[in-house]
Amino acid sequence: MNHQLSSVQIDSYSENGFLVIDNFLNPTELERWRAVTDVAVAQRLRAAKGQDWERALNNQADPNTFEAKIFVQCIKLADTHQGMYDLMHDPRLGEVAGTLAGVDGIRIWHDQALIKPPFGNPTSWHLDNPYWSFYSREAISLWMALDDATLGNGCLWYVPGSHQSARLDNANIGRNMSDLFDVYPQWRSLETVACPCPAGTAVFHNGLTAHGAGANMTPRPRRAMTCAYMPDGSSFNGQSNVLPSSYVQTLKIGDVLDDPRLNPLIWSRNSGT
Ligand SMILES: O=C(O)CCC(=O)C(=O)O
Ligand SMILES: [Fe+2]
Repeated sequence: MNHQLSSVQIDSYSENGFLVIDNFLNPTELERWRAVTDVAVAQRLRAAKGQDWERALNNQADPNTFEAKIFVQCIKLADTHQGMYDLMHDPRLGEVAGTLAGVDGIRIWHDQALIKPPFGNPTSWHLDNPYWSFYSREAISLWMALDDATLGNGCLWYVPGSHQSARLDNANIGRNMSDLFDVYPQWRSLETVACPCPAGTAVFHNGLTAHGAGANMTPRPRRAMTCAYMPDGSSFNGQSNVLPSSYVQTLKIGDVLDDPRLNPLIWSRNSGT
């Protein structure tokens, strides 16, 4: 794993709000990530049958909607697959995320497989952090390409620097690519950047960086395994998102989210773990 960062990479992330790291996984690691993700997703989709909440999470309730054809979305696979748990708890991932974000500790918010199906719809422009149960200008996500991501199959696109002026206002990942630019008209004049990348590339982005992905015009799926990270010390903002309702009932706005099972600390600057 190519997890050593240069100061040029750290500065680039801080300025642009995203960073592409080539050859992040070596070929053996990439094979492992692919195999684990494929099995964990297959198990989840079978398990989802008959469970309404999970079907909703996976957008499978009505597989014919526009939204269902943006991507197959499987959240928190580390909860149901040991191999995924092991991949996601790798402190080196936390170290990269924490170093780029410039924070002292990194907790997992949630992992998520995002598989854009053959001929899948585009992912419209959006921000990530406003969806979550904590607000942080330092939240960061990893998007690991498990297939070559191309302009033709739905690679990521960013508005560089948008994390610096983003507020918590957001647009839904829906039909209109441009809704986010109605919320942030000042971004309409900025140049966007596409991030086509070979499989095994890691793309990190700030939770407030505007991003989206194109349609998948190919007959093959575009697989990505992602993980959203929460800076240690972040607090509850009143939104449930992926937190279990039994836990939400115990929380007040402002409580620190530090449950080691739900939001494990995978790296801290002082201990190095
Ligand atoms: O994979 C995609 O199409 C979108 C990815 C995304 O929005 C994310 O990782 O936050
Ligand atoms: Fe996103």
